[in-house]
Amino acid sequence: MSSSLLLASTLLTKQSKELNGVSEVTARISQGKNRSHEWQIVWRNVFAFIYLHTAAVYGLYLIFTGRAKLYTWVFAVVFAVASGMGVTAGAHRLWAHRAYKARWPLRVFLAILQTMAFQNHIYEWVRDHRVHHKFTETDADPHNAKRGFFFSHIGWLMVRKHKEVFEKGASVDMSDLEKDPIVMFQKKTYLVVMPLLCFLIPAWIPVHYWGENAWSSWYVAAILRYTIALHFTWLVNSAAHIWGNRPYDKYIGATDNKTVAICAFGEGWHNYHHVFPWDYKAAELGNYSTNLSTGLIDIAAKIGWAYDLKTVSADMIRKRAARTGDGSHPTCQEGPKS
Ligand code: ST9
Ligand code: ZN
Ligand code: ZN
Repeated sequence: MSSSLLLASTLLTKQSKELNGVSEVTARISQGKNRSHEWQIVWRNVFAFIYLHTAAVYGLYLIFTGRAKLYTWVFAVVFAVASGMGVTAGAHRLWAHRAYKARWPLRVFLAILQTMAFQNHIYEWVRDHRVHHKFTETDADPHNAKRGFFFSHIGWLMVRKHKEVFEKGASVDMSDLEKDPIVMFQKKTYLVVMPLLCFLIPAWIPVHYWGENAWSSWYVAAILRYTIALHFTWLVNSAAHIWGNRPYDKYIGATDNKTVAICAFGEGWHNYHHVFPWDYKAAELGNYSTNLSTGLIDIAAKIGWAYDLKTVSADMIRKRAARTGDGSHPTCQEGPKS
């Protein structure tokens, strides 16, 4: 993981150098169109990411030299998983895709977990994600994978958005979220609650409960945990739009990528997800080990907090795989039925 963090920092430095003096630089982007786009670097974010990655590497050092307590990094892992669920089961499958319905206690729970993840408030996260699905891999896609791995992974958060994101993004309906008081309350209070839930409380817990020193707690439980969770999430936008199979539709960029699925709790079955975005499992096959988020939604359904779980019939999936898949779907490998 340290090498990937270093890689990100190196790429970031390289990209920053390339983009220096941006006002003169125009880049030709996506889909071979002749449209040019002016890069406008947001230096606040560049410096924040430099700090984050440098501090995360230091957090790794504290772990590997035994300076941080075992409990602290076990806590960091649990916290990362919980916050990830707020993104996958909450912002993504519930609020962005309405793949199932949730009663208010589950919505409150997921909104808290999503705030712990600091990936922007639910409303903004969902708006960017709906725009990503509607205009995938075009200039209007906020993290257009046609602009390369670095841009779709982290680069898009360090520059102003392409004007098509604003223009075409305005056509995306957000009225359902505007009617959800939990989402709107989170939006209103985000700048106060997010720093508490994402950084201050996770840094305080190890100090208070098992006597960790504040220094280690900050770098391991707050910064390192947050940075790794961000990278695991970003892999869905980058790696799962580049590497992997396309069992359901070979004509789109999104891929099925098992490594990403494990890291992102089931969100790496991204070829399936782009073809059938309303499926609450965001996948056809696999089990909870490659789709932890589905496990959480299934438990919530058992206790009645989640309901109207949407799926896709096996027949519909098989037909689609046969029509547009790349031949890697299991049903394409079977011989003719006798
Ligand atoms: C982060 C998000 O990391 C990650 C999302 C990943 C999604 C992955 C999906 C896959 C599934 C999930 C997997 C989860 C796995 C979890 C595993 C965990 C272990 N449509 O944005 P602004 C308009 S965040 C329509 O400021 P700029 C709108 O009017 C990381 N309109 O644009 C808006 O005003 P308002 C932490 C849009 O100035 C106005 O434009 N956060 C849209 O170009 C200005 O919007 C950060 O790093 C749209 N889509 O700035 C901060 N977008 O909002 C990042 C905008 O008032 N953000 N408008 O309505 C920023 O600093 C800025 O957004 C910027 C662009 C510099 C990137
Ligand atoms: Zn995608
Ligand atoms: Zn989606």
